[in-house]
Amino acid sequence: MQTSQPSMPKYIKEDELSQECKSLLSTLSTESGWVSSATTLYNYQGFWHHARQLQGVLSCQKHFQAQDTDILLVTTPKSGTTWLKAILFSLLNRTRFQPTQDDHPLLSNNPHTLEPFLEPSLYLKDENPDLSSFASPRLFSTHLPYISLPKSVQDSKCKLVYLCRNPKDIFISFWAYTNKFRLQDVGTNSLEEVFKKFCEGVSLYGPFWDHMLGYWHESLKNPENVYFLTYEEMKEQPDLHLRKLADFLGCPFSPKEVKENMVDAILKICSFDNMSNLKVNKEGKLPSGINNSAFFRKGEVGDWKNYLTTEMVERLDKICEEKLDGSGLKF
Ligand code: PAP
Repeated sequence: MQTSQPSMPKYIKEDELSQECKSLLSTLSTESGWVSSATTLYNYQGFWHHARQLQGVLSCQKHFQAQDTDILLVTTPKSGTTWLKAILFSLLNRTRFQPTQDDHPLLSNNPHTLEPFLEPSLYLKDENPDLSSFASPRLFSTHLPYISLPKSVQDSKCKLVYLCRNPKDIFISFWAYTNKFRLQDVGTNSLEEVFKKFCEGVSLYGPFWDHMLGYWHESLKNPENVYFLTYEEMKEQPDLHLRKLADFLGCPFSPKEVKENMVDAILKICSFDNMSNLKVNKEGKLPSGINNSAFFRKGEVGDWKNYLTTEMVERLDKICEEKLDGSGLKF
């Protein structure tokens, strides 16, 4: 018996699709989904999407009007989006909300609420959402590949912060995450089965290599507007990268702020230990129904070592070598 899908995130459910989206779907190549074989992934502009999420992509491409002052956090899923959302929010609002203050918004709100996604949230809920309440500089996030960004983003001077991560850790983080949303009748995703798809480029917003290369090349061409960062770099030198981000976004730390340990205070409030232990992140839910706790697992570099076989590691390393060859990008 097919169970209903009560715990599935809304973006995975295939209901309430517009006629435009339905017509498009019928023309796209498909693969069975990650979360369950009962869901389907569709290839649009070279990248894989769930049907409903694709509707958000279409609406966003059609209606989102970028402003030159906008800041967009772009990530490959499971690369540390939640962390960077918290960091960018604290950084840009540090005068309004001191990171040490007891009622800082991050202490009672999940970062995904403070800095909403475009296509899997704002433009999924509403075809053309009213964004007038967002104060300038507006801060949004997206998983869209460069080729699929709304034209207004590509034509504007808005700043893109791009975050990705070692694909082996992306894969494990993704696998663990999607297992939370499996239909009750099919158990957990087989690691081997999902790994095979990941290596073939079939994963949400995959192929991961094309996603990364799109922004990597853009960051080399246009460093004033695209900042390319990895989870590993941020973990290793958070202080350095937070300062660089502040410079890139045109809000460098003043000598007074440096003296008063503003950089450390931001890193502390956004740390995995602090955020994962907050009541809101342990018990709260997003409007989509996803538990906030789903975004906090281990927060470590190299957890893949606990899951992948030597053969899997060799296969993924080889794929990275081949696909990223000559680009200058390495993991
Ligand atoms: P999303 O793409 O669905 O928004 P995203 O936030 O990018 O997810 O990725 C979640 C990963 O970031 C998890 O990694 P893990 O599965 O390897 O543990 C999560 O633990 C990690 N993460 C979340 N918050 C932080 C943080 N404050 N510091 C470091 N890592 C974090």
